[in-house]
Amino acid sequence: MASPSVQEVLPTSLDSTSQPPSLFDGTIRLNINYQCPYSQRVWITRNVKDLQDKIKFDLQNRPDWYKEKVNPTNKVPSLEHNNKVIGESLHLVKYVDSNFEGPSLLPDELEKRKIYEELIAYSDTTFVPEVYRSFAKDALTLASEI
Ligand SMILES: N[C@@H](CCC(=O)N[C@@H](CS)C(=O)NCC(=O)O)C(=O)O
Repeated sequence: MASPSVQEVLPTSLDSTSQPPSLFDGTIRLNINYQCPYSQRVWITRNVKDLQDKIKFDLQNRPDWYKEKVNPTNKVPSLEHNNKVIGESLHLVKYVDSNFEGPSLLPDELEKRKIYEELIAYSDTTFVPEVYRSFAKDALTLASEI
């Protein structure tokens, strides 16, 4: 498993003025935004599986060509692999886990797998949206809700 102390030199982020890389040139490209929690799920999966050299990520401030040429939903994360662009973070976590070498993140046992699915579903539909909603409120409103 990847050591938690591994330091990674992050590539310079692309921005709206950057030229598009050549799509499907054999590079496995994970397009993320460092601040995006959905992206971070897949980024962490990639890191735990020690795929830093195999899966490159290089997108932050989305240029127009991202929607036109890479991902029509214009969302991150997306993964360019085997001449396809794949989206949706939870699907990508499973995809990266099962299509690449490295330690598996997901449990094999059926019961544990069920708990994993429940936790992930809770995080996706309740926890993360609630955290985002709380960012939009001021401290007094939040305190009055406790
Ligand atoms: N359900 C998607 C959500 C991805 C998502 O909403 N990403 C945001 C950034 S955190 C995004 O790209 N938003 C741009 C947009 O909606 O146009 C997933 O889990 O991958």
